[in-house]
Amino acid sequence: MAKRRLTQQQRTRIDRRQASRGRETDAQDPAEISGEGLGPEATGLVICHYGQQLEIESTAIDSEGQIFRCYQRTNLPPLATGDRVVWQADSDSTGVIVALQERQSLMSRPNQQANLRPVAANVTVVAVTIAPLPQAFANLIDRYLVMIHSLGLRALLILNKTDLLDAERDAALETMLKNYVGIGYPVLRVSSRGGDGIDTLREVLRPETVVFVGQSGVGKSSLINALRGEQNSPGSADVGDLSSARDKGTHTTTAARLYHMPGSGDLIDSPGIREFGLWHMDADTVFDGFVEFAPYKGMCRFRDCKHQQEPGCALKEALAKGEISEARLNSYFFLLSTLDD
Ligand SMILES: Nc1nc2c(ncn2[C@@H]2O[C@H](COP(=O)(O)OP(=O)(O)O)[C@@H](O)[C@H]2O)c(=O)[nH]1
Ligand SMILES: [Mg+2]
Ligand SMILES: [Zn+2]
Repeated sequence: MAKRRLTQQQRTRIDRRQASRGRETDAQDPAEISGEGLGPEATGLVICHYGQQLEIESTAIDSEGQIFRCYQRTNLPPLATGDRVVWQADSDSTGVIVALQERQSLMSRPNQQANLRPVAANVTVVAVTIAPLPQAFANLIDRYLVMIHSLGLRALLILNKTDLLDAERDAALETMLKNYVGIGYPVLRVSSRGGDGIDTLREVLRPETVVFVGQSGVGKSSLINALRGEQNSPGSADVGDLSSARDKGTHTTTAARLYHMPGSGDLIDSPGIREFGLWHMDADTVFDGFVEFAPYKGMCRFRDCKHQQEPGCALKEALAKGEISEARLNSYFFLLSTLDD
């Protein structure tokens, strides 16, 4: 733990040093900058990452809101959508990122080589999006909730496509949502098609930087468009057809992209984030991610209790008393079984 904190401190210090180095160079020797053909240093926001290039939105006073295609200096770590950076223009529309500013949070996901790649930075809320169709799986929701808790972020459950709700077919879904409300997770019901609940959701998300996660086809991109009041415009998020090939798992992963809501609030759409695994976590972190289990932590008779058939198991007793749900306990066992040893 102490080791991890030190690493974080070191990283912060390095980030600061990189940020201030850009500033010093600019302030002390403008000739050197113009010698390289670069403009003055400016701040910016990473909107999207395309292979080698990043799309940066300037947050500097004299070019605020303008988009620049930038390369990043090779001494910088991999950057993510939502990162705040220092950059310098080298033409009207391109530039170079010279520093990464301190991150408030970072979501990563494993790539093909099982290395963690940063996906979204400075997120405050993760919107776990579900729908009546495609069917919601508690296991997937719980996996997101564990990840969100481990990152110290806030979770919001969004049930989209309320226009498709069918009392009979969706009884299990309603029970599941009640369970999450009981644990303390906020649940909002919306329809990006009909518009129900969209105004409320927009106000809830106003002060936040939100990343939308959830199965392909639940309507994340549609929601982002509805929240921004954008439909089928060049700047709107791509909405897929449920029956198209990309929803059968054959689609190519598209990069995470940040959208502004008019006024305030930033929304990040990321088709890739649904593939999050927890394999890199330890069992303790997974336990902590089941927030309603907290009162029973360390309360079993045996210190190495696996919560199976052991006598004096606090979790099993909580289950018998109805204090925790069987679905969540099973989900916990399932997630444990997916971890690397
Ligand atoms: N009936 C209904 N369909 C929706 C709603 N929101 C999105 N859809 C449809 O669901 C499909 C998938 O939407 P999309 O936004 O691409 O989902 P994503 O993969 O999560 O980004 C599209 O055909 C949308 O038109 C909704 O509120 N109601
Ligand atoms: Mg989408
Ligand atoms: Zn136990």
